[in-house]
Amino acid sequence: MSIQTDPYVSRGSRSQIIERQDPVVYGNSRDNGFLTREQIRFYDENGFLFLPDFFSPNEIQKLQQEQDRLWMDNQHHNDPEIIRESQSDLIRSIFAVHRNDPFFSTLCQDSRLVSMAQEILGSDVYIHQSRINFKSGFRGKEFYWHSDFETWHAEDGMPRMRALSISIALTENNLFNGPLMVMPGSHRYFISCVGATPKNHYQESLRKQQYGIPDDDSLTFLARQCGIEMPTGSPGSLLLFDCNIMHGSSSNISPYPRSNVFVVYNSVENRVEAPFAGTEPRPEYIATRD
Ligand code: 6CS
Ligand code: FE
Repeated sequence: MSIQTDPYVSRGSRSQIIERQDPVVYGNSRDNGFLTREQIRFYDENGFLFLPDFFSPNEIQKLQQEQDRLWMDNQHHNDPEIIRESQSDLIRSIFAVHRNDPFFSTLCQDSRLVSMAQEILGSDVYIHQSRINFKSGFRGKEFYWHSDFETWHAEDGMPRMRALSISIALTENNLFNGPLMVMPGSHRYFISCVGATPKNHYQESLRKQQYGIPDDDSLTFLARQCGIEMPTGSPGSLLLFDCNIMHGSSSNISPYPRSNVFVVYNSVENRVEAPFAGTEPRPEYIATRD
């Protein structure tokens, strides 16, 4: 870490709303022509971009088969990459699919996805994290409101806001099955969260997050300022979202399962350092350091 002071201090004793110090779209040096100017402008302003029906019906069928295979194969595995629900043994997330699974590794490196990430981040990119989130019917639990960057900065040492996620819908994401909610424009505010990070926090947080979540007043402010939207759609849709957008999702009490692949692309100019919370770095399957 340099002697420069950290503009995004968090996990202390007080909540604070800080203006974003970094660009959202990093120039057009990498204009590969995958996104239109209008799409990039929308992303810049709102912090996300929804691309319905991005994959073809054949690709979608293959994606769903591979998802079922991973789910079945891992039912009884105890690898650390397999995160289970806090109230049942159901699989909640499988991390590092870009490293551990040949099919999903190819998907994460799909040149269309990589090109879009490069266009927005204005440089080469690498995969900081990947996972599939399975939100089972009836029993899949919520992901409370958070900014991914807040966690990646505090717990992984990601220096600046120069990363994005691409979420690929493997099932329909509808109004009933706990779809992602985003606050459009919230990526322009950094919310400092209260509370020192416990040791090995990830062992709890990936099941149910309790540190690195904003307080009620900050969330009320953001919702007033930005509103809330739910980009729902068919399997094969894509959602690109900025690392600092405020997002979350409710529990799924519907009978319809919901699952999405998430791939996090980070700029090669923004590689992780020592975690800013002063904690031990999280394992490689959650945050790439190699
Ligand atoms: O801790 C993390 O890195 C993960 N947790 C959440 C709730 N979202 C982003 C990220 O995958
Ligand atoms: Fe998240």
